[in-house]
Amino acid sequence: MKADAASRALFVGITGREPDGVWSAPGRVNLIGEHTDYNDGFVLPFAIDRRTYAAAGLRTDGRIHVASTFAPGVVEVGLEELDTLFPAGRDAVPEWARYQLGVAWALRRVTGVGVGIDLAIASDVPVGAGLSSSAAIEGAVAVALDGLWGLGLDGVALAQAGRTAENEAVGAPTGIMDQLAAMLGRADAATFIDCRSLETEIVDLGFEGAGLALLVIDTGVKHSHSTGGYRERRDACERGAALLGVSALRDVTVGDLPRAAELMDEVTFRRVRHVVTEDQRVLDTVETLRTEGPRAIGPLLLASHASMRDDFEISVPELDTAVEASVAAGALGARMTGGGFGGAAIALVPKTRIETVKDAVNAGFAASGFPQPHLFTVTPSDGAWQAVSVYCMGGARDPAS
Ligand code: GAF
Repeated sequence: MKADAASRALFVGITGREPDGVWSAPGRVNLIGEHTDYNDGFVLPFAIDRRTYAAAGLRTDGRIHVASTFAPGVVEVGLEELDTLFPAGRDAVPEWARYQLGVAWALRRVTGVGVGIDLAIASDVPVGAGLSSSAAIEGAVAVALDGLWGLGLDGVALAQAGRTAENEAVGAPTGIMDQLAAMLGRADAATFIDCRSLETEIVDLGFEGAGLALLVIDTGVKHSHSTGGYRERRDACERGAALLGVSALRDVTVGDLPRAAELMDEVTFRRVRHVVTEDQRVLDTVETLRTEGPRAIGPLLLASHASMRDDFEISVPELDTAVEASVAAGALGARMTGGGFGGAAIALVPKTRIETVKDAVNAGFAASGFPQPHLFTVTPSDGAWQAVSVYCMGGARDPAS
């Protein structure tokens, strides 16, 4: 069953009635700009054609009931209890429910509005693949609550509520890239985001016209940003910024790196160098897309991967194999995408070479003794929008209208 129908069926199963509507938000691929968002820097993600759906309907008793196809059961709380659960009491909430309840808590905190609601989630965004399945849940719930609570918030405000949920209800110290990408993406384009001002610009990708496809290589290596490496990298960036006397690494340029090398230990310096050079690569990628088109960005993707592998040290052997094998077989560029320590790599591939590249990646994994990766192409797609008609009012409606 497709995820939109699955969310609706789950809703009917737990409530015995039709939802007031079904809302959705996509996963994302980050084309370039990794670990720059929480350094106030630049990112260039795009929303993908894999989405999470939230079937939702109002209740009259001031309670919120959430369910998900990810786990059995329904979690039920009173809206006023949310403030006791988040952030301090989140351990009392099953992890899968923290995303949904966390967004309700964040929106209620900001707007003061809150009405009882039933929410049922289903998704076709692969979990743990570095494609931001969590921001897709947060985005779908945010647009559902915005609609049913009549909040009238814009995409940036809804993304900020998603990030609050991720940081404080789930406990992952992430930046805002994934939530903004899920909210503001456009078909055939990437969203260029200045993570300090939160200004965004749509940048045409033109993959189709250039005869290119974007291949995702999901290594199957699971990661979590709530623990360990992600937080350590964030701490190193903050340490580096403090030693350089700036509020965030966004304020450091490539020309400042020799001075940085003198001020800090070697590991902290390499973390700083990744972020500073990655910010520049994002700017260069935007410029290259505009002036030369997508076929010319391959070297920037490869340089980004090398920087994450060598300086930021967030790659794993499976991701390196994915990048090396795909480029050797004809990809124009490739890199790991997302927070790292597992998840997926992306490869920009001429359509005529897709099967050759897939075969080469599979062969590379087999030769290294890794389990076979999951390979699929994605299309740059629209961000969160009301996906399916309001069922109880009957009839299909153009989702984009
Ligand atoms: C994860 C985080 F959620 C993002 O905020 C970002 O930091 C990314 O890792 C790394 O670029 O997806």
